[in-house]
Amino acid sequence: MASTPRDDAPTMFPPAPRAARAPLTPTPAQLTWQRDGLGVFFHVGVNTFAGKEWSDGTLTPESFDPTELDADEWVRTAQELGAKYVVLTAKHHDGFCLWPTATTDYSVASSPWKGGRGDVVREVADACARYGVKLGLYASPWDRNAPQYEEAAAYDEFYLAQLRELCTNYGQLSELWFDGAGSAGREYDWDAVGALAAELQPQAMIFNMGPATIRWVGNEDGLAADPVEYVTTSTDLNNYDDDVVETGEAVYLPPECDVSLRKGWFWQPGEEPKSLSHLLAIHDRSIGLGANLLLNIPPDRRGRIDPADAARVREFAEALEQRFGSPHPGTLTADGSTVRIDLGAETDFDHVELVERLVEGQRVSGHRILQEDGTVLASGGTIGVRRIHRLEQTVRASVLVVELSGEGAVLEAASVHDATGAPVPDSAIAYRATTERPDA
Ligand code: FUL
Repeated sequence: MASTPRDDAPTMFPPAPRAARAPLTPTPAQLTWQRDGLGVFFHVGVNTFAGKEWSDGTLTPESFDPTELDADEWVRTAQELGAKYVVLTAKHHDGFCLWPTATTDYSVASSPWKGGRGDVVREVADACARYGVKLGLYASPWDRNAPQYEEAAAYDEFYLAQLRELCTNYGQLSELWFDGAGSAGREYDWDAVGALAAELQPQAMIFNMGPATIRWVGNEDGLAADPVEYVTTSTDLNNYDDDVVETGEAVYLPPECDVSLRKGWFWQPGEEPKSLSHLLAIHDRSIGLGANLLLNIPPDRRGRIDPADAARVREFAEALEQRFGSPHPGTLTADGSTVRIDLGAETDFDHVELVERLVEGQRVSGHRILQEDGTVLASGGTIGVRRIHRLEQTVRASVLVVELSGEGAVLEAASVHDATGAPVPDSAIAYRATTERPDA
């Protein structure tokens, strides 16, 4: 049985060293990923051509023929929005591979696209290199085409071979996206996947399953909620079942909020992009709460970004620029848990952005922002990698005060923004993504 040291324990048996009690800390790669903040998802595959969200592995590869595929346009769209990374569905649940894999014929190599000599993963990887955007790959563990799927050992070997190809041939990856949909109750060889990733792509974040380093926020609305805890012992498996992945011990596992620009993840005729005010609200409730945002912009049947989507994304980028493009940084002076923010001169602002020092772990559990006369402007729980408060009205001040709670809490940076005249976020988003399985 574990023993607990008595209060009067002799000094020759000192209590656990300080470090052992300190909160869990991020790895440098996790912190880089959190600071990157915004990513863009690309869902494309045989489903795109069938008007389906999920398919069962029987759609013919012949249907995959995006005759104007322009990966440069996809990645440029992401980059112009300010995304630092993209994630491409290299393989969705249907098992169709967007790269010419040696593991199965169910791939682009069997499609008419580029006479079977095309490689979507390569085109996106090359575009990422041209635009200075990081590349992540989604490879669904659930595979409805692989004949060996029902035999765990045979499928593990097949899946590992696919991951080895993806982790070897496309340069550095920033994220491996393991979608838990369809996998409730299924065990995969995550130790082998972890060893492969550690060997070939040690800096890549691992999404939500196995040796995860980042987690799913728990909904497909793109919304986090205060407090956004980076240390957790569990994460939700997927959008369709109630299963939870228990990590066994507390781990540093920051959340990513994934949401589609449209209703579905794959491009479907007749669907429309979300409104600008909705997208701004998603931004504020993901990025603005210290989570990452992965916004899906699905290429259409031509392999291009739908003009309506492209236009909406441009509006979104412009609105973010108007709101946050000219930050006015403050100079911080801390006195215990109270931090004075000197703006240098009387300044008009309607947003305050705070950044917590995270290298020693997430410490802030609560905070208040006040004017020098004690008027409270905003308050909340966690701060994390960034916390944006939209104020009820424009304030003019030269000094702000931030009160922090949480042992060892340190504010690293603070700035204010004047978004006068900029589009405003929707204050009450009614929309919720469906949690019905697309094949229900
Ligand atoms: C879900 C999948 O089932 C959807 O098709 C999509 O890929 C989304 C990101 O994750 O769980």
